[in-house]
Amino acid sequence: MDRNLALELVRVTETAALACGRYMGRGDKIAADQAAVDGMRQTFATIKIRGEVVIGEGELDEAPMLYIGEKIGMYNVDDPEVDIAVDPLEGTNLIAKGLPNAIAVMAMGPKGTLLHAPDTYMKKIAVGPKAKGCIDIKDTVENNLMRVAKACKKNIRDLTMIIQDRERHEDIIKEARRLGCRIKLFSDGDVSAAIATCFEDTGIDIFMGTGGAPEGVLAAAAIKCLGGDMQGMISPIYEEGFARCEELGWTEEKRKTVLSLDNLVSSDEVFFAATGVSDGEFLQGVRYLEDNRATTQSVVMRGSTGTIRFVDAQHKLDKNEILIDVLNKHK
Ligand code: VTB
Repeated sequence: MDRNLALELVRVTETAALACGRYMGRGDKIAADQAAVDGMRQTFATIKIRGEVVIGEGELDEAPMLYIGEKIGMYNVDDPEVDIAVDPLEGTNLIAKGLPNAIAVMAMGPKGTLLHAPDTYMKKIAVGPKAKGCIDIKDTVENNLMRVAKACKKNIRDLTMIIQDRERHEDIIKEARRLGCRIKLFSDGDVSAAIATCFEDTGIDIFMGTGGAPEGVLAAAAIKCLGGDMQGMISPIYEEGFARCEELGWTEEKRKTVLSLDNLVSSDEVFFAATGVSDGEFLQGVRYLEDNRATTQSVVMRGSTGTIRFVDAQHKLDKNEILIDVLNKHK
């Protein structure tokens, strides 16, 4: 795949972030999400790919844009055929309340290489490059923490675990606390939390917990590019999730399978892009400036070469056609 696509893709997440950033703290998560979807969808139409959304806003009857199965991109005959995973606004609650860590995010891989995760929950564990090979989702919290601590040349009490603040994680949190592990609880947005393990500056060593399955594939794409490690297991919580799994062939037997990083994202030729909407663990959020300008910070990665680029951009909101259109619709 053309390496320049990485830089093209960052435009997709930048546009989504610029479109929805205006909704920060305004209490309307649906409008914020719609703005991000509009921005992302319009930019995709300018990218030289033959893409199919495998992780998106839902089924066709739930989402008019970026629905699962939607064909996106310029669709010229010689454009590469690719799977696309998107979450135009990961953390709609976060942006509605003006909280940190909301991002616009997407991943892309050759056709058939991104897991078509059902829209339910996934049990997940993730670590950065130093602890690659040390995680086992079926093992105890204690054994995982011991191995990760050893790999990071630390004691367990010097490790930091990031975990979503949910009742379902009570046992993991209790056990981590008993062992003296430091814990960072977050309210929403587990894509950025899982990826944070791969950036040493964040001080986060391990991510554990159950969150969205589609979000698991997005995080896996970045973690693969960054050389970290992750495992997942499809784990519905509510009745509708179990029914959905049966419908899609994720039988009880199949759900016992541990999904490795390679099962989640099977090709090294994967691309990942994210732009901060609110300030976060590793990305600054959108700033709107005088003179119709705005700034964004993004990260874009390519698995096959392991190149990670942080892109600081300044945009002229009244000069870019897509932005003019999207921002006009969402005031
Ligand atoms: C998860 C997580 C997401 O929402 O899907 C979570 O992966 C939903 O969990 O990052 P609950 O049903 O317990 O709220 C996010 O946090 C945000 O979309």
